[in-house]
Amino acid sequence: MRLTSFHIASLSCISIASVCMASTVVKEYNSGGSEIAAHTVGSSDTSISLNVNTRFVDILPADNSTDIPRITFTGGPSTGVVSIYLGADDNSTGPDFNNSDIAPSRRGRNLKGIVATGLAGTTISEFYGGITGDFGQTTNPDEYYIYVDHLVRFDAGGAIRGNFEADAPGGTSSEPVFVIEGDGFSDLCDISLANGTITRIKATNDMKAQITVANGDISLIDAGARITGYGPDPILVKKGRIKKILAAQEISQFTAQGLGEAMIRANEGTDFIETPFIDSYIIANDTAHDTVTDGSIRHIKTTDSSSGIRTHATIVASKIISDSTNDGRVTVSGSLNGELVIGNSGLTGQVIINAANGSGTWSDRVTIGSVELSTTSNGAPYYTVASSSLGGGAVGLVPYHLYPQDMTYPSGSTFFDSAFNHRNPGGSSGNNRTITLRFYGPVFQNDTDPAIKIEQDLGSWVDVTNRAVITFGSATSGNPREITIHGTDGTTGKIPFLPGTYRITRVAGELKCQGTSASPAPDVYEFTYSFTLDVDCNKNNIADATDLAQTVTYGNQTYHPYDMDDNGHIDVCDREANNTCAADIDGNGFINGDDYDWFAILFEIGHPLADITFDGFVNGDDYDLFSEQYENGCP
Ligand SMILES: [Ca+2]
Ligand SMILES: [Ca+2]
Ligand SMILES: [Ca+2]
Ligand SMILES: [Ca+2]
Repeated sequence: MRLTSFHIASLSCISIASVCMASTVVKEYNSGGSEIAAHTVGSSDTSISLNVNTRFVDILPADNSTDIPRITFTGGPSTGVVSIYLGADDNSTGPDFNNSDIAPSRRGRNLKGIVATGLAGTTISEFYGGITGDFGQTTNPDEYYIYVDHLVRFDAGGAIRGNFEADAPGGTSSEPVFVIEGDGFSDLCDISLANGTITRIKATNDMKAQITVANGDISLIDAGARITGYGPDPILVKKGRIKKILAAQEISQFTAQGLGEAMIRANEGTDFIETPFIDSYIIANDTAHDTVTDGSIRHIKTTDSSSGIRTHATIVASKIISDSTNDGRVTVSGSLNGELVIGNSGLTGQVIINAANGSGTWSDRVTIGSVELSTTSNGAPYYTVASSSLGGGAVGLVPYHLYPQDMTYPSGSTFFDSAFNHRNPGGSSGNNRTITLRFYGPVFQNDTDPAIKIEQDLGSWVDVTNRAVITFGSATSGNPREITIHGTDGTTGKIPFLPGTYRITRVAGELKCQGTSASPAPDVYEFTYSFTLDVDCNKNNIADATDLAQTVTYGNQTYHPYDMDDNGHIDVCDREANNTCAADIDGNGFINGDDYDWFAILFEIGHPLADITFDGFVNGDDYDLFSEQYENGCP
């Protein structure tokens, strides 16, 4: 069969002699794959009325110098599907159509068009194939089009300038496929899909096509060079998401026309964009076409170390969200010279500027709802708005600084030693205190060496880092921008922090910025965080001086309930120091008549310090415990 086709083509070539017009053979097959008709098509546009039994059509150009005219199909069966193939005749005894995402065997040079939207009755056309040359020319571009009901895949070795219109992807219902691949997509090319998802549009070079998806998503747009085009809507997803956009050189908009108009718009957001730099509009929450229920951006990464987001770029999203699957962040390799516009409280993820750790700067605005972060508003890059007002995320210029407004306890805070050492009853909740250092970007510990240094002021600064419990947050546990620090009650083998003045600083080479492309990762910017621990030896979260000053009256006498023996020490702390028991009220190590008298007074007035069973009540149980220890000594 193949030999025959080749033979016919060769004959027609020979017959015309000097002007070789190789022909294309169109074969019709029935549902059993048997050939039932064949047509030879020359260089003129042709209409073919299909047989009523035709289920498959092969369009077989003679060779790779054969140009294919526009072929319009009509007729055919009144219902069902007709599957149309264009390419090499790989199966010489039956149809070559394929309905999955595998590369077709390209054959023929340039294609003018395929039209199969007017078959008989309710019959649906589906199309799969490939050519070695161009689809569409620069002159009279609107004469070139592929109009089919379902498009599976079309590949061109050359440029794609013609238009595509399809109602739905091809493939199977469980695996729909809509793929177009070519060398470069001209701005003369319009691609329109009414329903369903575009699997992939892939250009070896530039991608300038206008792509419109009315009711579905785009899974991938992949350009070997630039994604660029004229406004207003080169890429428009009216009711869905764009899952991935890759451009090896740039995403930009021709400035001569359409500047200020959207370049890429998807009303339900964009998951993943990666390119050296962006100089165009990307709108992830396009309310112009449908209600936006998501509108988020999960990942944008620019890789050009000097550039990043350029002056004509505006990126608009409801949210920039944390999403470990997509590395949930916007990473600007160089400068932010364009604008990020995020919905109210929509910054839940991270924006990183100067990720290459070069000379990138934060020059334009990041707007989150009504909050503008810029050099002229709120003091960017070291802005003064807490992350809780932005959505929980942050914008960090590498190297990240400490983010003072984002910490529960600002530098200079005072805590009780009991609280910082987590000694208060009730464990880590209650009145215990943990210092949370937060930065404008995610941080990590370089290796097992301490990444921060904690020093106590003892005339000179003494390193007490090893007394602390230091925890780094991560994307999966806690906040990756944060380090938490607290002391212990001494039971873990660590020495508790003593009352005094402390400072926390960065250890050079150990505390690093995460999420950059620099190698090695840059250090976090130097900082000093100071804090003071006040003495609270009895762990009641009240300054001991206040405890000592408290008085109670019994009879005509005044007592200090926390210091019944008036030795200037809180009794319960003496008791701990002397390792004695509850009945030793003054904690001097002996149980004697003084203890009896003081317990009686505290018990009579119902003072909480008489609650030596620590059950929250002063009652007979306390009296019984005291009596037992008073008579028998400490257990
Ligand atoms: Ca106290
Ligand atoms: Ca005392
Ligand atoms: Ca005593
Ligand atoms: Ca009690």
